[in-house]
Amino acid sequence: MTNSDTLHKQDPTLTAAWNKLTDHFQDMKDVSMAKMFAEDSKRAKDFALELEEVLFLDYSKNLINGKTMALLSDLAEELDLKDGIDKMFAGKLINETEGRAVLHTALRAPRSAHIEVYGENVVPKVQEVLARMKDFVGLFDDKKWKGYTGKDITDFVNIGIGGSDLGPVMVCEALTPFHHPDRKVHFVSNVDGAHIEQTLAALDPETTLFIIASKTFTTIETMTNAHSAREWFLEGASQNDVKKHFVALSTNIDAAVAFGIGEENIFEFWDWVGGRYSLSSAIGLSILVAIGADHFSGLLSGMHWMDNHFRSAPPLENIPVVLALLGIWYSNFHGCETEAILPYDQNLRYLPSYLQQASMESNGKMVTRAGSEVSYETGSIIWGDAGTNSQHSFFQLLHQGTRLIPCDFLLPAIPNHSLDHHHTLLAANAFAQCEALMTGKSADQVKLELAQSGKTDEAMDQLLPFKVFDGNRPSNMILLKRLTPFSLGAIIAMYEHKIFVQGYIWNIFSFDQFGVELGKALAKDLAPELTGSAKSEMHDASTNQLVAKFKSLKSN
Ligand code: G6Q
Repeated sequence: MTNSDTLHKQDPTLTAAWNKLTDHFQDMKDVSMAKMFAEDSKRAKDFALELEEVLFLDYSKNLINGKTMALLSDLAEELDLKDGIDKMFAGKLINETEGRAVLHTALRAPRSAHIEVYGENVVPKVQEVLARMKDFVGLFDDKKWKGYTGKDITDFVNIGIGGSDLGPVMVCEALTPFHHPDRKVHFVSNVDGAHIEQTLAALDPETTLFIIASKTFTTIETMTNAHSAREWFLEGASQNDVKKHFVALSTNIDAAVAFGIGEENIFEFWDWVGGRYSLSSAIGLSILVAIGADHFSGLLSGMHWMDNHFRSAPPLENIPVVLALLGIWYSNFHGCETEAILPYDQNLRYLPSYLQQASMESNGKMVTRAGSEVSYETGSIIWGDAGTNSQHSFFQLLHQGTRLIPCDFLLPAIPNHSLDHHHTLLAANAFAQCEALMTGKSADQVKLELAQSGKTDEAMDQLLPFKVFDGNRPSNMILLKRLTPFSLGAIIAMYEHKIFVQGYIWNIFSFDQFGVELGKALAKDLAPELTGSAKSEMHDASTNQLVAKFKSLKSN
């Protein structure tokens, strides 16, 4: 591997652009967005991007001006972001710590594409697995796949966790209106026995098929749930019937075969697909089952469409790049610690948790690509929930708390339901919240309102500080024409690429996750101690005490 195959290892804080941004921040830290709007009639237009009536981004309600965006774009150019993007799409081994390429984009590339990893064009094998997945689902469309007693399969249970769960869960929920009417998809992820027990309680083994989704086929939670599912199934069926009720999505074919799954029922993917970037691989089988082949193709097309945009658009016309640069502006210059994701669409309610993993597992790193500790903040804390429910829970802190929290609002213009008056209210709330975050409420406005409500001067003075909203709080509005498989695919790829750009600029490796290993290893040691078969006292005093207390509570 030569240096030209890897990502540059440049400290962003040593660039001229970063220094200029540091100075520029002094001019910008107290600016008023409302004033900037009043002074510039073109502001809303200048800070908006539209992609073919599918997706419209309004980022004008941010603490930025033209110079901010120009300097942020200079930062991307000085660090040669284009080179990083090209290397990712070209299949270079940019996941250096694991010696792997990062090629989720190849999973949705057209049949005609040619993308090499280790000297081999991977597109034909991607297409082959995709065709097998579609054929598999076709068997249910045509009612040709029967359970061990000859009945049709009606329920599919995806057993997986993390990247083998969160993406499919989010997409299946988001695309509920597109679901096949005869198929119900369930998800079991947690090793907490309640998850599988409660899921299976409502199911019939004769009509249930399990999809064991695990890249490694060794993850303890997934394997424990898979074994419990098989035991439940074998209460009435025989070992030979397992093949009709269990399929696997994995890179570890041998382990899936050893579990009893027929080789023809294993859908493969590859080490260059990261878990949290795998929903467009075989890991998306549960999605395909839920929405059918045509809609699954729509999802992949939307992702590919966004991949092309990301690959070709100049920085300030490039939606993922703009979102990433805004995040860096808030994180590294304004000192913001978190970002809120606020979908105004009930079916998108799992988007925040999906993005939480995608972003925090990717960019929660404190070591640079050169192996030294970073001297600046990296990955933001991602959180959020669907509107309007969230307005009645945490929005208070967004409006009047002490912290500055940049927000992404997402809203489809056309709903996937027939209650248009509900949708009008939903949209009005989304726009109103963005507006309120920016404009706030001045002391004069509050005084006027209090006077009109007949308050005395004394009561007004007392209430005034509590009722003033400073405003000037930033947000992006991502407006979709409609939430469809295609536009959802575009949104997912948009955020995937935002995460890539941020990790690239922060000079960290976004595609490994060593931080999750330690706890996993400790849990392996601890499990036998909890059942009494191994001696505790091996840990710190607090852990030893908790193990002892847990055992005594359980035995009493
Ligand atoms: C994602 C992570 C992680 C992974 C799960 C499940 O990027 O690597 O969330 O997806 O730990 O792993 P398996 O698919 O191997 O079971």
